[in-house]
Amino acid sequence: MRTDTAPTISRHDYQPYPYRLPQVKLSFDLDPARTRVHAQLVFESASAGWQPLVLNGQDLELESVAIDGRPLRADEYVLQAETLTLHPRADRYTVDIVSVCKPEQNSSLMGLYVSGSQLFTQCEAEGFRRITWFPDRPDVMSQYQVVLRADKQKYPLLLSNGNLLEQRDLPDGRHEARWEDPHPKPCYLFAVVAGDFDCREEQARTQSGRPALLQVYSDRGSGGKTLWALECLRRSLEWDERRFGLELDLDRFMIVAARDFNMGAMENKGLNVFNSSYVLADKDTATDAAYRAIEAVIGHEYFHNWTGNRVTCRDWFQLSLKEGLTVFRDQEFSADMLAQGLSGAEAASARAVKRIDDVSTLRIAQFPEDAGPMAHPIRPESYQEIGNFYTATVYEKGAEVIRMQHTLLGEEGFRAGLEEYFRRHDGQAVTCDDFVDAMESVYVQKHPGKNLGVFRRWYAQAGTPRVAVDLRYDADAHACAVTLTQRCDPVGIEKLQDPPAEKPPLHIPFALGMLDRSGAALKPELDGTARDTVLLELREAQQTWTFRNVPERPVLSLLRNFSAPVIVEYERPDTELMLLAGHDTDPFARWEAGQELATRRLLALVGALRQGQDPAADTALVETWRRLLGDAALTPAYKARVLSLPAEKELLEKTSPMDPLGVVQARRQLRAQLGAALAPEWLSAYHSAQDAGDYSPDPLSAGLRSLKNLALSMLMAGAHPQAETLALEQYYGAGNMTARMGALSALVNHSKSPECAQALSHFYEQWQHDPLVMDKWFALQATAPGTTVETVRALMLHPAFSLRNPNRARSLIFQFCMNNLEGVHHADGYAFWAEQVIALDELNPEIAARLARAFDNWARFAEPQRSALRSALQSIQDREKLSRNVAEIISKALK
Ligand code: 0A1
Ligand code: ZN
Repeated sequence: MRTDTAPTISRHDYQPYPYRLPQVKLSFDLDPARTRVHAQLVFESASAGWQPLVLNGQDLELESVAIDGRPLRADEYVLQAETLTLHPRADRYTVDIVSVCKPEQNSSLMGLYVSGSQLFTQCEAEGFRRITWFPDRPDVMSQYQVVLRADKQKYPLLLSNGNLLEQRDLPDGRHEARWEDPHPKPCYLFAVVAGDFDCREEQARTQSGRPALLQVYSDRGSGGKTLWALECLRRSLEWDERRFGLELDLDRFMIVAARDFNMGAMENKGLNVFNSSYVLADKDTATDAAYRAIEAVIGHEYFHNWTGNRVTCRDWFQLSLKEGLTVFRDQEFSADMLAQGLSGAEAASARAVKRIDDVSTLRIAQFPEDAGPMAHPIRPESYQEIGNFYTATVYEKGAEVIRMQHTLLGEEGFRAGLEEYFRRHDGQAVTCDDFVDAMESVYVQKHPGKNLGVFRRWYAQAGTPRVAVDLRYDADAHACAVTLTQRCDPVGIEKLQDPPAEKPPLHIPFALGMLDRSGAALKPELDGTARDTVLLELREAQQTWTFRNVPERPVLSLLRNFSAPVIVEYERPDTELMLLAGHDTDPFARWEAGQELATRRLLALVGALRQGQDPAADTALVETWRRLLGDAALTPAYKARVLSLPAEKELLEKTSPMDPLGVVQARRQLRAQLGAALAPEWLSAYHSAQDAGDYSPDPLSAGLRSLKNLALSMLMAGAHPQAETLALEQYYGAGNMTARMGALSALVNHSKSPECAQALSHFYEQWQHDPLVMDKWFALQATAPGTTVETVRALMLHPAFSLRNPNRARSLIFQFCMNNLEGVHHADGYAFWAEQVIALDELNPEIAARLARAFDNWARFAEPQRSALRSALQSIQDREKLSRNVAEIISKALK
């Protein structure tokens, strides 16, 4: 914790480390109260002259330091709050450092910490410095030999990266394990785990025939819930071989589930540590969504082994090098898993479901970030605290930037580019530019005379670009001209710059199709070739393309498959959107048309409510929804997406000034209207969407369950007389958590009946011993209509609540502050939020800083909310002690 303003670190100030550190030996005497670490580090000079050796450290007690075996006197080194500086006089020397850290007192969950009766480490981004004094930066790569010693009864299992060389008993009930990792790695990929665990394992074989032991460790007694995780791990291994030719380079790959974890999971070399919510699943406790999320995160961490670990980042500004690429890879893995065994339109629809979910996430989480005070390019220019830059921009927009390269190069070209990247950089710490260079080497072969020069601006520019579309049709020539115009308004600190920063045009792949007025696909001709979908490469502020062989004025299907992370502006009548929603052959664009239609209706409702009007019922949307509901050609999973209204947060972004209560009411009204007007259709969808027999998380059964749950919630929204009975029957008769949660949330979100309250208590009684299910119980109440600050305060007094467990804090406090717009948008809601940010900051700055971002958008609200939010932010800033994490967020928000 500090009160002074933290220094800003700039990308341009990067300097190579003056030393190489080929060998690291670490020995740990593990103890929750005081863990002693002996580090033996062999440094070699990498620059001319003898440079001071600067090591990072945080919350460490230094016991001794020696160079080449000679202990240093206190006047031979400089020990400051976060650095230890030595002055070696040799080109190659060994440093021995003994220090102590205190895992039990470490509530930040960075470095070495206690979770329950286990010990874990988390080193990314800068946690290693809490373990020992070290050059804590990703461009210093070393081979590690690790010795772990601990009480054998308390910590029967001692894990680290790489291969287990030896395990033996020591006197006094202690034991020791020796690990060696043959792969050089940066310290952020180092890990230690100690404790008592269940283990599920399987012997796999890589494509070249190497044996690999796959293991999933979890709390004692929870081993029955790791079957799915192990299956996902095996499928990840096979997929990376099949799709990219990338093989596992380890004899042993371990996943360990931790109850207390700041993020989703961590790709430590050969020893991934996971938030238990992304490992544990069985049909009674995990929903279909949780099963899919586990698949995605296990894939993500596994894929990091090549994109992140074999080739890592030169510095933290390059974070998207590994994260954007790995998110793209996990998205493709999930899409391939959904489409497995399908072909043609069915496979396209399955992949579109994943694309829809990913684009929705981008719009809900990243678009607002790109429009707010924390807006930054996917490769940030500066930061105060790197922990604040594990953002939707670096991850999700970063993945879109990789996806655009995939779109521009095609599957084969992209794979060739990736191979080139590994050929050039395996074993190195590199930059985003190095990645684009490799891709460009393939692109230029396919596009003589062109390059990715303009494309690179995606790495440097913040803000969501807007692309305006103009269509001119020439009936005599059967030709039409499509003009695209791009612009990107200043965002974040750019707004304060005078004159405003220049934002040159980007290279935008824009996929486009055309339909005739009956909804049939047209095959417009461009440059002599006729295609269903044309990929336009927009590189200038404005460009026009002329299409031939267009027999009538076409209906444009725009930005198919969301080919670029932009906002499209095109004025057109509702009838065109209805046509697209009914007929577009691109399943993503078809969904998009329905969403746009619903958005128009919802925004009109928000406006009407603001004026105190009671708007007339909508027939166009109801009829569109009716047709979609009855369309037998649509898969249940796709139908469930198409028939869901845009999320509150997506709508909120489109109101100005932001009108949270209007958005909630409008959405509620429209759901009630669609629920009532289409009651017979929802009822029949409900009854026909039966998943047969035993539970299986496969995409088809999960699709049926999601449509069924949507139908139930729409019947509840429409106050159908049978709805509550159906929901209660579904709840009590449920054979899996998806059905149970679907019913319970339909009840909690729409009913105040005693039966509903009873179901909620029944749920608690049944699952109170399962922490992940209790998270759902808290989250459901945190987001329920009618929940107020008082409700949340009462829940915080529940014995099962703890601010120290990030999952629990997220399920109650984050859910209320971020996802209960109606509950939080009052002066007392804002004050509660500020209070919780401050309380969390004392314990865990990373988690506090995430909560601190809840009202980044405060300046876009109307009065009195705007001023109330400002003073809540101010009350945080006025605190005497703030972490660097929270201080950076709040000061940027208030700028
Ligand atoms: N590299 C991980 C994300 C991660 C980052 C920081 C952490 O500690 C606070 C933990 C995990 C990933 O992308 O999965
Ligand atoms: Zn990652």
